[in-house]
Amino acid sequence: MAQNPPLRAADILARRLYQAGCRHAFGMPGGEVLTLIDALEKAGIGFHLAKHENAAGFMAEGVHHMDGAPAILVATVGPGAMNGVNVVANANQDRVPLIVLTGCVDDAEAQTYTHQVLDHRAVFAPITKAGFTLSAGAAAVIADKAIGIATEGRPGPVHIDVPISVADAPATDTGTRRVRAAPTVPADLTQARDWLAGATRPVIIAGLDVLYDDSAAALTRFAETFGIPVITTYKAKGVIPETHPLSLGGAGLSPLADGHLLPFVQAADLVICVGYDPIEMRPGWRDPWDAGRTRVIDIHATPNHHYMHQASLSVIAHTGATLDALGTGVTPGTTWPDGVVGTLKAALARAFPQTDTWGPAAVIAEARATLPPDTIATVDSGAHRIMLSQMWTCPAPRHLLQSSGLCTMGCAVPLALGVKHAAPDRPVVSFSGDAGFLMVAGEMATAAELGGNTIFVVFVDQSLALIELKQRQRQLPNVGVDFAGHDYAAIGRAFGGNGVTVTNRADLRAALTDALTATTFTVIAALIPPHSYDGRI
Ligand SMILES: Cc1ncc(C[n+]2csc(CCOP(=O)(O)OP(=O)(O)O)c2C)c(N)n1
Repeated sequence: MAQNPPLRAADILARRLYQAGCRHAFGMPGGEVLTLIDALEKAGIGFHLAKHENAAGFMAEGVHHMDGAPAILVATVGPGAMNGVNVVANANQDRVPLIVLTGCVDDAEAQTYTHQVLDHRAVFAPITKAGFTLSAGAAAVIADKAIGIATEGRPGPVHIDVPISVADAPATDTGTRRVRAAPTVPADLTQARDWLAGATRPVIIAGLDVLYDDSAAALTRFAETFGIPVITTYKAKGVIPETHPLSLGGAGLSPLADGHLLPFVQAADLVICVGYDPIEMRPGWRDPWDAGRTRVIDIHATPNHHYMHQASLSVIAHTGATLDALGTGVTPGTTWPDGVVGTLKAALARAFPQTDTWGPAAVIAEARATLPPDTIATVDSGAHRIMLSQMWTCPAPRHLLQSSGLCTMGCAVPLALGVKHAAPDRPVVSFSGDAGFLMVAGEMATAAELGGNTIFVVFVDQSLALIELKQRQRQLPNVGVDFAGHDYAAIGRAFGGNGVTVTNRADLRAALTDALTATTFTVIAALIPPHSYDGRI
């Protein structure tokens, strides 16, 4: 009778990741991770080759937003691992459960061999929640710890360095499995209920814990019951449908939007922060209310060590379960008299008009109107992102993905590729500035190889618009912010996709409509004038 080959430590790790729901890993191999990749594939986790480890990490994140499982990045020793630093820092600041698997030389060998050898664990330590070096005797425990730490509390990256000989070492699955704790609700909410009952100008600020707690429905129910308007961070856009009369949209980066939203928050008598992580917010959101007058209830996943604000009452618990419990037995009163919320919503809409003939706002408005409501959009860093995050309405959570903690360029294209790979039937569009697109243009090769009709919109203004604007505002000379015009549509065609250049709304609409039914990806280069964002974000 044929014997099954003995399990390797890499197999145990891969099997545990499979059991955690992982089906896809992205990266670039080197000799040091070949066993690992083999183990992942044998366990049922497909390995996908990206053209840069940083992009690979964002592709993995894109998959995670669709299937909920931890994301997996695989990088080889030295340069491979170092190429992943940005996306790992992003996962840390953007709270993404990313398992970072790097290959390394064996400890004994590293004592007398130096080529490409550096201390991966030390590099990743400040930008991960935890780090491990795989050992054959504890492979299952290390895998389980990594998955638990990455996904529980506020999610984040966990690094596992895998020495070459350990990956191949015979190992047994020790079978440990921990039980996830049930959602917690604080025993005594008397004080919070009193404040809720007495509030006439309450406001909710919702953040990303709501996504991970799956509390969007509970939040919307609570807001409707008590007539409480909801501001979200960019990451939490859609936790209440953004067309809802109580939704005030996303906040965080736009001084123009803040000019409307912050005075409203300052006028509130009760602020309920629901899963709100201020890492996404600009300085205006540091102590935005009068701490002596405004009552603030924080319901969140982790204790407040950020000191962006302090709450009157801090509750570390499940957001949805706590909102359900908070509302129990409280009689809803009248809130925000005189139609203040509707007036604010209208003012925000006027600040970001949809009716421009052409320019970035017209591109965003036309794309939103043309693409189906269930489209998943991704957006890069830059001036275009600030405008788009204010204008792009999300009907549900995780419909606009971006880097809003680290705010890194080069994320939108690979995020979209990951989303499309995990959800091939969903319309997927990425928006990038021309500089951000150039950082990852090589991933058009991956777009062709993975297949699918992802749409890549590029705002072409030959400038780092956000930085150029700041440079001008400081009356500094124009240095290092403008660059040449390039044929971005041709880049799409060069890699086997479609490529279209547009300069008006009608052509953009036609290009988007064609792209939705195309058999390959499409790059749409939208040429916009310089200085398009002046006074607009
Ligand atoms: C990796 C990285 N490098 C630099 C920055 C700083 N930065 C923020 S926005 C921006 C300009 C982006 O230009 P572009 O992609 O053309 O978008 P635009 O601002 O023109 O919309 C830069 C350089 C960053 N956020 N990330």
